[in-house]
Amino acid sequence: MILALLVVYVPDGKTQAATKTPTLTFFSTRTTTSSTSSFHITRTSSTSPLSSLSSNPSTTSTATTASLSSISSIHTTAIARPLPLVSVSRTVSGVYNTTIGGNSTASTIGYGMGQYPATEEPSYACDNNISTKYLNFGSCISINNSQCIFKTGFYLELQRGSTLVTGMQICTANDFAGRDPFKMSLEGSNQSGTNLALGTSWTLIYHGTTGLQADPGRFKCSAVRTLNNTAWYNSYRFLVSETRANSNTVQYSEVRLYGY
Ligand SMILES: [Ca+2]
Repeated sequence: MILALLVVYVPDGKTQAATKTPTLTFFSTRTTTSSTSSFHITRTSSTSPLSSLSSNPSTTSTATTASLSSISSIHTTAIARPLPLVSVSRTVSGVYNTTIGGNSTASTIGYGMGQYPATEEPSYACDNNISTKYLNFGSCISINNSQCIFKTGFYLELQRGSTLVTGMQICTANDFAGRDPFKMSLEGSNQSGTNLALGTSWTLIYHGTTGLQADPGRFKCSAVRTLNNTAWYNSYRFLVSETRANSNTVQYSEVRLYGY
C-alpha cells in the first residue's frame, strides 16, 4: 500500500524575525509490505545558492531519505529571493551630493547639475527591466571625473514593508562602460515619507565594490553579492561612490535586492 503525504509551509515573508524559514516542501511516501511497516520520507528541498538566483530562484536539489521520527528535525536552507522593488506611491527618489549617513539632496528632472533625464529617471533602476536605465549627471556635468558622480543614487520605501536584504546585484546599461558604478553603499531605514531625507534615518548596511570590477558587458549583471546583514528595514538608499572610469555621468539598468 502506498500513501502519499504532501506538506507545504510558506511563511508570510514580511514582519517576523530572521529565524523564520522562507519555504519548506516535503514530498513523503509511506511504503508497507508484509514484512515491514517502516516509513520512508523523501525530502525535496530548495537549496540553490544565492549566486544562482538571478536565473532561477528555486532550483530543486536532490532527494534524501529519513525515518518518520526525524521529520521534525529536518532543517531547510534559507533561500534568499529576488525582491520586488515596488515602492510606496510608486516613488523612487533620486539624490546627488548625498553622503553615507548624510541628508539627501534631491535630484530633479533635467540636464543640469544633479539632474536626470525624464526618460532615465530613478525608478528605471527598480523596474526589473534591464533595457531601461537611471542616469544622473552628478555635480560636474561636463567634466569627466570619477568623483563627479560621487554621492548620487536613490532611495525608496518598499510597498512590501519590513524586508531583510541579504544580497544585491547591479546591472549595467546600454552604453559607456566608464559610467558603470564601481563602488557603492546600501543603507536601510524604518522611517518613511519626508523623514527619509534625513541622514539620521539611515543605517549603513554595505559600502564597497559593486561586483562590476570586471566589465560584464552591456545589459549584464554582476554576480549576486552576499551582504552580512540581519536587520529588517522598510526603506533602502543606494549611493554610488565611484564609477569605473572618469565620466560626467553615472548610469545603471538595475539595482536588485535579494532577501526575505
Ligand atoms: Ca531597469
